[in-house]
Amino acid sequence: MADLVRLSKFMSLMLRHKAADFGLSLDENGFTDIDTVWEQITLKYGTQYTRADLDALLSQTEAGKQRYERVGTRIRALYGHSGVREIKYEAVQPPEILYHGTTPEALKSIREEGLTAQQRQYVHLSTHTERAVNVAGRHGKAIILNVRAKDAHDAGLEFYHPEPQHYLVKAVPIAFIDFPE
Ligand code: HQG
Repeated sequence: MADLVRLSKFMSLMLRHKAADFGLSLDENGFTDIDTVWEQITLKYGTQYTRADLDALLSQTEAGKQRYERVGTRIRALYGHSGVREIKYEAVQPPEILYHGTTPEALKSIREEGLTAQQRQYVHLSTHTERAVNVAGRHGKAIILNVRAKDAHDAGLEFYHPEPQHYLVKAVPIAFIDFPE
């Protein structure tokens, strides 16, 4: 059975973080040519993966989370970008409340400056607390912050919705964050 987690991590490196290092040029929505991506996969892994493995990865959702999208001959990462050109999304109306999973270590700084994108292009918010707990769990003990997204939107912040479980925003000022006691 092909190791799709390893393939996904390599795709993430190419499509979210270091496209230019792999000769990939992303358009402003993050799309690039799937054949060029495939060439890089075979360059790195030889015959370990088949195109069917790539197709399997693209149609895979992990607990409802979709990382990549293919449209015709183009492919992109849907969120999570860091070292590449700024990815543009269409602004949407967010729900009343969104969630952000973070760690106790980050709390002091978030209380002072709000949520900021850190290494990435956007702050990632979750539609459900379970997802936010998983996101935070990658870094350590989970602290869940409630973001009053509708109020923030009404005050002029733009929200984006790249895939069903995520919303993105450039930053969230403290006025729209409910902190735990
Ligand atoms: C924290 C995964 C200090 C923030 C997940 C987080 C996600 C601050 C960390 C996606 C801060 C950034 C993104 C501030 C925020 N001061 N720390 N002002 N503002 N932080 O990994 O949201 O599995 O860049 O709380 O599912 O953890 O890769 O972002 O702890 O959706 O598909 O700075 O990555 O998706 O960490 O995760 P990250 P994230 P994949």
